[in-house]
Amino acid sequence: IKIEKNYDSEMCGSIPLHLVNLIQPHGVLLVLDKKELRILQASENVGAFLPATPEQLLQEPLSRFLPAAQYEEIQNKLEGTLERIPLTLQFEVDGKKTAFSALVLPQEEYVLLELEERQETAQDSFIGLYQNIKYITSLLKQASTYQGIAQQAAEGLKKLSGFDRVMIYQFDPHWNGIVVAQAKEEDMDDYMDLRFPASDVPKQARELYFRNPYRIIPTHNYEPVRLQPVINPLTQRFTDLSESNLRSVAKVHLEYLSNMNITASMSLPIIIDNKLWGLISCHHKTAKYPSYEMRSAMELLSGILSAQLEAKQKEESMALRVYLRGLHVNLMEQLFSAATFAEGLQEGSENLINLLSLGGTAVVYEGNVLKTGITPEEREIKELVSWLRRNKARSIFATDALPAEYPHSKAFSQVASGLIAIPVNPEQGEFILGFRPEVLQTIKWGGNPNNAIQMEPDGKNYHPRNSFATYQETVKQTSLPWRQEEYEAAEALRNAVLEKIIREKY
Ligand code: BLA
Repeated sequence: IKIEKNYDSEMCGSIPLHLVNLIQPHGVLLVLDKKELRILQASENVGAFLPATPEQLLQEPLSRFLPAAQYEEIQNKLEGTLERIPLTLQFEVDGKKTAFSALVLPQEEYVLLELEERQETAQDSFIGLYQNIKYITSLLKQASTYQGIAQQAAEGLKKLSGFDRVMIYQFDPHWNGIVVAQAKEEDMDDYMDLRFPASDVPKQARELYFRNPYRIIPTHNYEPVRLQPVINPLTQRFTDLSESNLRSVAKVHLEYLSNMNITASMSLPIIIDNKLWGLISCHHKTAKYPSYEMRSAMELLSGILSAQLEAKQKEESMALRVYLRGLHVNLMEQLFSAATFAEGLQEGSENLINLLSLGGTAVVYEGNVLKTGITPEEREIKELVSWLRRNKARSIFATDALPAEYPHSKAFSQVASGLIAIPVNPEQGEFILGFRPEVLQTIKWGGNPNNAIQMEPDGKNYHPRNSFATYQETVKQTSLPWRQEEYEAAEALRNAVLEKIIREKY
């Protein structure tokens, strides 16, 4: 997929999200030293939560404001850990008591303490949440397909959290994302099946999901709050807010939310095999601020969803391997009883075309080109082989967009937009080739991806696109993709063929 401008790694991907020195106003951030938990920095909005100014808190030890037991609990839990620690804290300032949901985020050199007002509603009681999680988990387990799991998760999470729209968003190999499941209120726009360009969730934003279980933006319409003092007195640098939930949001993304006509957004990662597979994205028309308990329940469900998707992926992959293995075994019988390996692969009821779901094959060996099925012309195959020899010879090479890599193949892209090349004796130009025909693909984008970023005439300021209306792109000169399991089957086949050739010769 060619997007004219790829801003993922260039512009959007280089916005420093963690050194903004600003937070969202729905909580207080304190930066503490590690030894005595002395307050080094405080967000300027403390007065909205506690009867104190930042100046009155600075340099004070945290112990002054907490019951001794709670202070000790933090001290104990902090020892040797860099894990996030959730607590309920009872602050007392000037005789006034305030209860907070607190999150202790130990960093290398200092500790971040996030305070949010406790807002436990009846629905968010432990038992209520527990029953919901259990119920949704059982639905995920019953779903028989990938798609079914994702859809159950979207619906369950919408019901549980009350967000107006919940989507399961899956990344493609280029980090564009596709909405694969959606549950929404009727008056919300329909994003099902739409694809969004990689720069919408740029690289550094994606990486933060490995450190944070979610990103919550209760409203895009807020006044950011500064830390005071601006510079961390311990490090003489800005405090790294990567792990802070309260961290203020990049302006371009706030505008993005507004252009999508939503006020609140929350997203959670779906991580499979240590890779970011996708996101759960939740939207709300109006401001929305789920309780800490609710967010924790959603966090748990995102982990359960990841595990269920991973299990289904493994199950499907295993079934495909078993199927391919069966074909391989039959093909081996044929291969080793045929006079030559070329005949063994191409003739008979089991053949290479079945094994690798091809349109046609060509075996290029000892100066001959032996074709079956639908293939390019012999001359074209010979030119392709000399290109392979120069560029890709050593190991198995597979592409679902040959014309993009080898422009000469545009002439025969209808029969060979996809190529798998299995080297037999690559120095001599001997290959087994498999061709897959062109499959025209219609991609529906959420807004024109070429307009993903709107640059102002000054060349400095920019904005996200302001329309997410479906934009259709027809992708030509690509084939169905090659699966990892097929690649492995080709590898097994290559070993068998090399063995057969040795037997033929000696
Ligand atoms: C962040 N972009 C995000 C986030 C999401 C998306 C989920 C994480 C924050 C959040 O939960 O809201 C994108 N949300 C989507 C998409 C869907 C959705 C695709 O629901 C589809 C259904 N964004 C741009 C451009 C830039 C950009 C042009 O459109 C860069 C120039 C950047 N997006 C951007 C940045 C962040 C972001 C910098 C991180 C914001 C932050 O955490 O401060």
